[in-house]
Amino acid sequence: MTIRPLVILPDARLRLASEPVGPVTDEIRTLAADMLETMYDAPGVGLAAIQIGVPRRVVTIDTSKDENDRHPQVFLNPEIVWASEEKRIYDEGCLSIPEFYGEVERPDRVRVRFRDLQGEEREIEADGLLATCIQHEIDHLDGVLFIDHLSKLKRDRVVKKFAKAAKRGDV
Ligand code: K1U
Ligand code: ZN
Repeated sequence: MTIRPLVILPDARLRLASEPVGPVTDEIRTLAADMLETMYDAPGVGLAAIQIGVPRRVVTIDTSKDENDRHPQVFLNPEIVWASEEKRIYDEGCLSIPEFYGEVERPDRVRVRFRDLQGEEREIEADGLLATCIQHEIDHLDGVLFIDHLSKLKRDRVVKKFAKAAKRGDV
């Protein structure tokens, strides 16, 4: 397993729509293992493949609090098939926008259809942090960032800050 470099704002790859995964090959298994390693190292609770520069619809998540009791989850081609009317606000972060946080309102509960690493089609109902995280990661697969859910003023401010840092060679 390899820790891979993270793609950081304003890298244009973060705006790509990722391609669906076909059969579960060794390449996909290695990608998922590297994503988990990269996510735990960051540390983060989720990661989309595009965040390590791979435009495929693969997401890893582990929302467990105890690093000695890990619960890694891998979602291939995840899609939301139901979302609750009730909303929840969470102060989100993003490994591609380090040290910036903002409150985002999303559905409180979602039902997600996906394939697992065995190639089996599965559905889960998620709530709490898992629901927030899976929605954040599916946004990544469509080239959407959590800052797109903030006001234009806040978004423009953070994009400008990261563009300046990239120009200086800070990231
Ligand atoms: O997709 C990403 O950039 C990962 C992101 C996922 C996420 C977090 C919070 C709300 C929605 C989505 C992160 O993991 S940011 C880091 C973070 O939240 C965290 C890091 C260490 C411990 C606990 C949380
Ligand atoms: Zn993110």
